[in-house]
Amino acid sequence: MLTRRRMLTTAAGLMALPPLRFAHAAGPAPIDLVARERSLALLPRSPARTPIWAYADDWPLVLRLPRGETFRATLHNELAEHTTIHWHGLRIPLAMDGVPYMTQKPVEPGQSFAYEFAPPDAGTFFFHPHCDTVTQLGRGLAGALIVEEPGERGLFAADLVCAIKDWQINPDGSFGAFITAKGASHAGTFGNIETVNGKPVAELAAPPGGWVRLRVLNLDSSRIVVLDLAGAQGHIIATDGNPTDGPIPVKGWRLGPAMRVDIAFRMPDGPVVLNNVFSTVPRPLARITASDAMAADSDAMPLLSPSHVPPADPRNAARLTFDLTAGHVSPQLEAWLKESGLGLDALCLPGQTFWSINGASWAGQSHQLTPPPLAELKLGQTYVFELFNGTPHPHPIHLHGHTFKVLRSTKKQIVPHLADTVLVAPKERVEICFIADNPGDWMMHCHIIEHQETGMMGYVRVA
Ligand SMILES: [Cu+2]
Repeated sequence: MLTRRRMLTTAAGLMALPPLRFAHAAGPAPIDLVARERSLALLPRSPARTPIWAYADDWPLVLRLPRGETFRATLHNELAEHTTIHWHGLRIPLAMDGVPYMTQKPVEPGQSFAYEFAPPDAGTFFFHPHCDTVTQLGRGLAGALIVEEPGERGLFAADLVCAIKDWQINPDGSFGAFITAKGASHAGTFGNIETVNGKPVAELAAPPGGWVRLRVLNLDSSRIVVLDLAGAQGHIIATDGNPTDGPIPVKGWRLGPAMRVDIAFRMPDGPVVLNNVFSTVPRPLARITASDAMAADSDAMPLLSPSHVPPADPRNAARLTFDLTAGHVSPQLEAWLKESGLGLDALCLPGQTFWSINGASWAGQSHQLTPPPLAELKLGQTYVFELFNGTPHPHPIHLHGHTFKVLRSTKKQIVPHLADTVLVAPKERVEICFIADNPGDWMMHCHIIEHQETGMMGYVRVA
């Protein structure tokens, strides 16, 4: 069967549309996300199943939503510990950001919480918990969230998802340790079973002659992959969901935990393989074979609609520096926690602390209900954050509630691109720029979850 025909959406055509009225859009039918234990066969050549935690029976769960229309999802917590859902990369109001204690009460076992928001940007996103993340995400509690630009469905002959996630599994199928002192204090604890879409290699199909959109999501807590596409010429057309100004070559693109890229390529007759070339021997992540269907797409690569993220001009920016270093909970923070009658639990941090942002940045005030922010930002002001990595390990740094432009690095040539998570290499300084246009207290943290949970986390206040 011939695939659907493409609807061409020009930039000019979209600009002419009236602004979307989010509050009145009907939106898709409400959904239920039931967080509970389910079982998945993950061990190759073994009947043993693994007691994963998931929001639905499918793993990975892939939700597709229209941009700008109200989305409603009720989280039902059927786990034995509290949880929330953070919608990673979505520029939505603080109350929907899903950070327990900071933006909402934890959703206790047996309780529910209704999330409702209109996603302002189209692209490839995901969602996951934000407390005891090392266990909850480690057990698989996450889903891919595809936000579609109205009218863009069918722009590509095939729209495919590759969700990378490794697992630490014992030979009987049970889980191994999610956090280790060695992993947390180094590059993270790596899974012993590597999967894409829950399989050793994702097996996908696309019609020859058609343009393919391959959405690659790194849902792993620790692993960095370096991408290369074999069998077709691949172009990165979106970074963390956001359309790029022009195509970027795939070869050598580093995808840290929580990062995403959309890759476009024209499907040939033969197979196309997405490889991880982190080590010397390429390891296949996904294999796309030609389907029986044919597509007669034109030579011109489909163009994504332009980003809705307001452009930030670094010339007008206030500058702030954030040093990522090894460190401990500051004595002031410990004193504050003691005075408040709280333990480290209240920050969702386990007892051990190896990392910090700006060293003593949690310090200072001791009588507030929340610890002090890393920085106070003026609503509407443009900022350049200089992120410096003073540790021997790379850190993918994620800022909530905003999408930033990665401007430059002291270590390598960067094609400026939009992102919500940026990988900062050892000794590297990276500059990111954005308009602080979303009021609230927004988390900023490393997405190597063991680093996040052992200190490399803070927040900025936008007011
Ligand atoms: Cu880190």
